[in-house]
Amino acid sequence: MSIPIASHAFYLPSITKCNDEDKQERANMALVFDQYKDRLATLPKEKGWITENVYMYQGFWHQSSRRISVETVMALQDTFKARPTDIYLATLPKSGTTWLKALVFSLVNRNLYKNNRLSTHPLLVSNPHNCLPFIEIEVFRNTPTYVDPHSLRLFATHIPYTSLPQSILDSGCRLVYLCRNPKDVLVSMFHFANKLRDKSRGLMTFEEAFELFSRGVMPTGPYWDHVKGYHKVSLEYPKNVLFLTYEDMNINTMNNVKRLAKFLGYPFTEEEEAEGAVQGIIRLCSYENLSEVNKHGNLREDIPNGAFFREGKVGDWTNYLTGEMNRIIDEITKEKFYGLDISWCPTC
Ligand code: PAP
Repeated sequence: MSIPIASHAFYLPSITKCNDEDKQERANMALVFDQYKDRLATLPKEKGWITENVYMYQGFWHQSSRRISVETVMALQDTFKARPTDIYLATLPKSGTTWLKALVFSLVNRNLYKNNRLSTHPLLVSNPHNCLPFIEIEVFRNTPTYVDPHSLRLFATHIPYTSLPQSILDSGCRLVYLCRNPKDVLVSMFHFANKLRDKSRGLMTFEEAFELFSRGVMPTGPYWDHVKGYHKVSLEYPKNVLFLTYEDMNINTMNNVKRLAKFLGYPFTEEEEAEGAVQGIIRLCSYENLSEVNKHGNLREDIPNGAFFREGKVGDWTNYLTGEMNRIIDEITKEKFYGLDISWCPTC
């Protein structure tokens, strides 16, 4: 699938790829994995969710030999150059990345798709992951996603705050962090992993997923450390880092979308509000709309578009966690988040 980019290349990433570029990307991946294989061999490892193992690097667990992996983090730390005008979206996997990507992409580009041009909107034909790239994947591209040196660059990442490339930390750019309650992240990750796991490994049981999650073992986990890292910096630099929760986005969608637009430097005008522009973007990025658009096809050869859309609800964990599991997660969260103002909603 591709998105129409021809007439508005200023803001839209050049994400259409031909087979040759795909081949080149694969060759580049092999080079990066080879470059860091000696460092990988020294890292502590644990059982993985999707891949066979995850590796501990700078206090966090990462997959290896994948697009989003420990080798990519190392390569980015060695080479990535941020710009002060960049905007980064950071999340732990399964915290609402796809939704946030869709919202930010459509907020920033809304003037390109006004009125009757809405039918050409990329989000009506393509996965949000195609519209707003992960920096982790940028490492492998021969042609950077944003070719225009003056364009505003939108990137997402799962990298923990303390492992971000130094140039991002130094750049003074803006960053949005989306956090989701740990129990729904666990359930969402459990389903995602079972969809993507190598068939030869068999399916993971929920007990297995719970055991790994509660010990902090999941890609870019521990959950609590990932959240705490970004929460801390959002308090220190509120003008640069906006901390949102999936639950609050669900409950107060309108306010949060307006807040997000303002933070990004694209506030809604009174006229836009009167015309229903906020509601339009909320509808476009809704679970109902995006899951329908992404019913078929693959994001990449091994990942169906549909894998990013399951329930899209708050509190689905109540269908999975036993009373004891619930108690354990609450206890860990209470201890890890002691003294911090991080909360979801009474029933989350
Ligand atoms: P990623 O980090 O691998 O990109 P991410 O998008 O964070 O995944 O997580 C997917 C979750 O977001 C799914 O949650 P669930 O398993 O509990 O259902 C998915 O359904 C949900 N999701 C995807 N799109 C939306 C959306 N537009 N609105 C709300 N939730 C969404």
